[in-house]
Amino acid sequence: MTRSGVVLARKGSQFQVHTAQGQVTAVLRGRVKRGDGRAIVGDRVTLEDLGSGWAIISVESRTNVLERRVPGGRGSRPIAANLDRVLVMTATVNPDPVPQLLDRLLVLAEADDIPAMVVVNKIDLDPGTALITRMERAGYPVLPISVAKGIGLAPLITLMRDGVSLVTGPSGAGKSSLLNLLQPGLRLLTGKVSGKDGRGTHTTVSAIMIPMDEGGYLVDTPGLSDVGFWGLDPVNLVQCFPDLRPFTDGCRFPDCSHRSEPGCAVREQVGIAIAEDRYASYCLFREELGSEPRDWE
Ligand SMILES: Nc1nc2c(ncn2[C@@H]2O[C@H](COP(=O)(O)OP(=O)(O)O)[C@@H](O)[C@H]2O)c(=O)[nH]1
Ligand SMILES: [Mg+2]
Ligand SMILES: [Zn+2]
Repeated sequence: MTRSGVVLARKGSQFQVHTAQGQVTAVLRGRVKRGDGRAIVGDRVTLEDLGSGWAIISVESRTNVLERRVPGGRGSRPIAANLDRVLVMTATVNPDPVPQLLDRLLVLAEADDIPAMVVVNKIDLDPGTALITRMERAGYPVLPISVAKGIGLAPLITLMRDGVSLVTGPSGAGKSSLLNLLQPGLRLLTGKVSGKDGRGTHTTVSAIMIPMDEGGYLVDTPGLSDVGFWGLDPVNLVQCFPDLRPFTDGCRFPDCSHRSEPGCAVREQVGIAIAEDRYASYCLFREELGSEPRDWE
C-alpha cells in the first residue's frame, strides 16, 4: 500500500510526513537514501507501508530548493523544497524599513528561483508610499497591510491559503502577528544559528513546514537571514535584480560586473530606469561576493 505526502520536518533519520489521512513518521528506504534524492522539508514523497512503519520510497522532482550557501562558494545544503513564495515583510515605521535588508532577502529568493513579494505592514501608522514605490519599481508585487487594524489582509490571506509560503523580514515587522492571525496558537522555531560566523550546526538550520488548518503551508526556518547568498556566482548576482537584469544584454562586455566597465548598459540606467539605491545594493552585494573587478588596462 502506498500513500503520497509532503515532508514537514526531519529529526535524525525520521521524517514527519503530512498525508491526506494524517501525519505519519517515516524513514528513507535504502534506494532513496543512496540516490541524490534525499528527502528534505517540502518534498512531495511516496510512502510505502512496511507493516512495521512507513518508508519514503520516492521523492518527486522539486520545483525549487531554498539553499543554505556556504561562504566562499564551497557548496550549499538544501533547506526546503517546493516553495510557492517568499514573502519579505517590513513595517512602514516602528521599526523603520531598511531597504537594503529587503533587497538582500529578495536576492536570496531570486537566487533559488522562488517567487518573491513584499508585504508592507503597519500602514495604519504610516502609508509607506516611498517604500512601496521603491519596491514596485524594483519589479516586486507589493501588498500594503495593517495586521493590527485588519487593512488589506484579504488578498494576502487568500494567497497564503494556497501552497507553501515562507515569511521573512526584520524583527518587529509583524511576522508573528500575521502568522498568528493565519493559524492561531502557532508556535514557530526560535532557534538561533550558533557560532560567530553564523554557520551553525545541522539542526539549527533545518526548516519545518506547518500545515494550516484552513489551507496552505508555512515554512519556518530559524535565522533565515543567516542563510546567505555567499555561494552565488558573482556573475549571476545581477540576474537576481529584476530591475537590472533587462539591461545586461546591452553591456559591451559579456562578463561586465556593471560597476566600472565602459559601455555598461546597466550603469547607464541608474537614476533613470534603475533606482540609485537599488544599484547601490547590487554593488554592495557584489562586493560581498568577493569578486575581483576585471582589469581593463
Ligand atoms: N501599529 C501596528 N502595530 C503592529 C502591526 N502589526 C504588528 N504590530 C505590532 O508590532 C510589534 C511587532 O510585531 P511582531 O508580530 O512580533 O513582529 P515580528 O518580529 O516580525 O514577528 C508588536 O508589538 C505588534 O503588536 C500593525 O499592523 N500596526
Ligand atoms: Mg516574531
Ligand atoms: Zn554592465
